[in-house]
Amino acid sequence: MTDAITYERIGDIAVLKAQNPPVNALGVDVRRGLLAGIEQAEADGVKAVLIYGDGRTYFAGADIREFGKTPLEPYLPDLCNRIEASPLIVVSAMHGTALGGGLEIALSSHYRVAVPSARMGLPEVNLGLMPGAGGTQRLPRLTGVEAAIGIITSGRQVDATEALELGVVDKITEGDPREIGLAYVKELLDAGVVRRATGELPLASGVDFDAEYDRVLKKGRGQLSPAVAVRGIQAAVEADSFLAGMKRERELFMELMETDQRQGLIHAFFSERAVSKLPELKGVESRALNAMGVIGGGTMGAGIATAALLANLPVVLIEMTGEATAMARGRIEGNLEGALKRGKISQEKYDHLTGEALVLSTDYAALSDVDLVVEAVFESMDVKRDVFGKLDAHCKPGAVLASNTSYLDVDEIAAATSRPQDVVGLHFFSPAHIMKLLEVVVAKETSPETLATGFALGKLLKKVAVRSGICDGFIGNRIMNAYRRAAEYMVLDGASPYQVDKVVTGFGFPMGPFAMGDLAGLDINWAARKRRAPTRDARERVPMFYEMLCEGGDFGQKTGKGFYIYEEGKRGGVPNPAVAELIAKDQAQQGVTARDFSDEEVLRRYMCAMVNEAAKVVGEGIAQRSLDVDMVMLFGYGFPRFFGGPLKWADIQGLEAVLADIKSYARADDFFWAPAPLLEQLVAEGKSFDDLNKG
Ligand code: T1G
Repeated sequence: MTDAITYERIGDIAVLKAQNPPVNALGVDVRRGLLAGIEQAEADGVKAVLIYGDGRTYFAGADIREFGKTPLEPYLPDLCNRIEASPLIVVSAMHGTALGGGLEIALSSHYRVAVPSARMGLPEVNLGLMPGAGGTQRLPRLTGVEAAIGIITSGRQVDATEALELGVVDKITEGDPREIGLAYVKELLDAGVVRRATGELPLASGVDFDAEYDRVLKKGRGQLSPAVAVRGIQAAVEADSFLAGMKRERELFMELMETDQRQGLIHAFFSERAVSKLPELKGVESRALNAMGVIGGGTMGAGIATAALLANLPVVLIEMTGEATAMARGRIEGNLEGALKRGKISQEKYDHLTGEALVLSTDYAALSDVDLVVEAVFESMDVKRDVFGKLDAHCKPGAVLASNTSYLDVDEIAAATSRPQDVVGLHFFSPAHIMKLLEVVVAKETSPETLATGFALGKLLKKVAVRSGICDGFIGNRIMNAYRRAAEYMVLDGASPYQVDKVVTGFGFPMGPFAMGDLAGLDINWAARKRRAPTRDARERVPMFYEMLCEGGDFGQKTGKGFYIYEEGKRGGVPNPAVAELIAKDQAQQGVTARDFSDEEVLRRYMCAMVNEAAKVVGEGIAQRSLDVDMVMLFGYGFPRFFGGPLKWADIQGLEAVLADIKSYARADDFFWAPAPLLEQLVAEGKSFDDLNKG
C-alpha cells in the first residue's frame, strides 16, 4: 500500500481511500496503491471493494504533471482493466469532480454511486489528448455512442442527475462519500448482485463515424484531439474485441501525446493557474471587497458593472446626468437580460441585481462606502485626472482607485490624487462581462495591497488577471499593434487583406486583423495612429491606405463599409473593391512594387512580428514572465489555445529559426524588424521562453 491509498477491511468489504491532495490526481503512487489494494482485497477473501476519495474530490484525472515524462507502471488503462477483471464486487463512490482517468477508474468499477453535487466528465480533449484508459470504450457501453461522442469531444462536465439518466452512475445519495459508498455496497451484497463488467456490455451503433469525424474536426477549428477521439469511440463499436478496442484507443492516445497541441494545451492549463500567482504578493493580504464603484456608464462601464453584479458585488455607478444614468441602467439591464435568457441567473436574481444591488447616481458622495472604484470614462488624460481628483475627495481611506484606461499613463493619473499607493490600472476587455482577460497595470507607487486587491477582484469576477507594467498599450494592445502593422506592411507590399485574414483564421484565430478592425471600428485605431504620429520615428514605414479608407468615412461594420462591405441582414462582409484602389494608390505614392506572398510567408511574418514584440514586452519587464503574454493573447485576443500562446508557439517552432526569419525580414526594414534583445539572448544561451516561467 502507499500513503496515497489506504486499505481498511470492514467485514466483507475492503475500503480503498485516496488521499493525494489537492485533487487526488492519479499519480504513480495512487495507481500503485489501487493495484495493491485490489490484490490485497482478493487475497483477504472479502466480497466487495469500495473506492472513494478523501478531501475535495474523487480522482480528478491522471496526473498531468507526468505527461511528457517516461510513463511508470502500472499504466492507467491496465489498472482499469485489472479493477474491472476483479472477481469481487467493485464499487466507486464519487464526489467533487471525477474527471478523465478518474471517471475511467469509476467506469471500470462494477457499480457507481454519487453525491448529488458530484460532477464528472472526460475533458482530455481540452489538454490535446483523448481518454486513454478505456473511456472511449466503456462510456459508450453505458450511454450509447451518440451521447458518448458529445461528452468526449466537448470535454464537458456532466452533473450527477444527468449521469444517472445516462447510466453512468447507478444511484445518487446525499452524504459523505465513504458512508454512502459503504451503504451502497451493503445494499448490493444484500441483493446478491453479480459483478457487472462495463467492458463486457454489448455495443452497436449506426453512426457514420467518418461524417462525425469531419463534423468534429471542422468544429474544432484546427484542434485535432476531439476528432481523433471519435476514432477511439469508433473502435469500441468496430474492433473485434474489447481488448482490441483498448489497443486502438491506446495507439490514438499516444499519437496525440506526441503532438504540439498537447504541449500547447497543457501549457495553457498550468499557465492559466500560475498567471495570478505573483511572488511579490506572497503573504500580502488584499483589502475587503464588499462594494464597488464604477464611473461612467457607457459600454465599458456598464460591462464592468454587469461583471461585478454577476459576481454578487453591489455597484454604485456614477454618471454626469440623470439621463446618462438612465442610459447606463438600460445597458446593464440589457446585459443581465442576456444572462437571464441564457439561464445564468434566475428572474429573482435579476430582480435583486437591478433592484437593490445596483445604485446609480450623479453624486460622487454616493461612493463613500465602496472598497474599489473603476473609472471607465473618455480616454482623455484631463478627464481622467479630473475624475481621480473627485475620487480622492469622496472615497474612504484605503479604497482602491482604478482606471480602465487602455493606454494612458497610470502614473500620471495617480499623481492627480493624494494617495497614489491606492491607484492601479484595471484594463477590462469589451464586452467586460464576457471577456475573461483583465490586465492589472502597476504604477510606480501602487502598493502591494492595492495590487493584491486588483487580483482579488479579478478572481471574484472569474477573470484571468495578468500583471502589466506601463507602456503604450500595456501587454496586449502593444503586441496587437505590432502584428497588425506587419499585416499592413504585407498588404502594402502586395498581399491582399483578404489573403491575410484567411491565413490568420486558418491558423486558428476567430478573425483576421482586417475583419477585426472592421468589427472594432477602424476609426479607433485611426485615432491612436494620429495620437502617435507626432512622436513617430522617422524610420517607421506608414501604410497610408488605412488612413485613406478612414478619411473616406469607411470605419467598418459601424458604417457598413471598411475593408469589407456589410449588407443589411447578412452575416460577415464581402471584400470592398475600393480598398484595392487605395492600396494601389498608396503603392504608387510610396514607390512600392507589389509582389506575391505565399500563405506560409504571410503566417510566418504575422507570427514573427507577434513573437518579436512579445519578447520586447517581456525583456522590458512590462510582462514578468512569458506565460503572462501567452495568457493575455489567449484570453484577450483569440489566440488559438491549442498552441498555448505566441511564446509557447515560438518555443515549439524553435527560437533559432524564428530569429533567423526576423533577421531576414530586417534586411528590408531594420526598424520594424529590429530583433528583440531577449530573443537574441535566449537563442545565444540555447534557452526557451518557457525557461523564463520557472522559478
Ligand atoms: N493533474 C495534476 N495537477 C492537477 C490536476 C491534474 N489532473 N488537476 C488539477 N491540478 C492542480 C492544479 O494545477 C492546481 O495546482 C490544483 O490542482 C488545484 O486545481 C488517461 C490522460 C479538478 C476541476 O483534465 O479541471 O486523465 O496551482 O486550481 O479550480 O484518460 O483542476 O494549486 O499548484 O484547477 O477547484 C484529466 C484538470 C487529466 C482535470 C479543480 N483531468 N483539472 O478545479 O482547482 S488527463 C483533467 C481541473 C487524463 C486519462 C487522461 C480542475 C478541477 P496549484 P485548480 P479548481
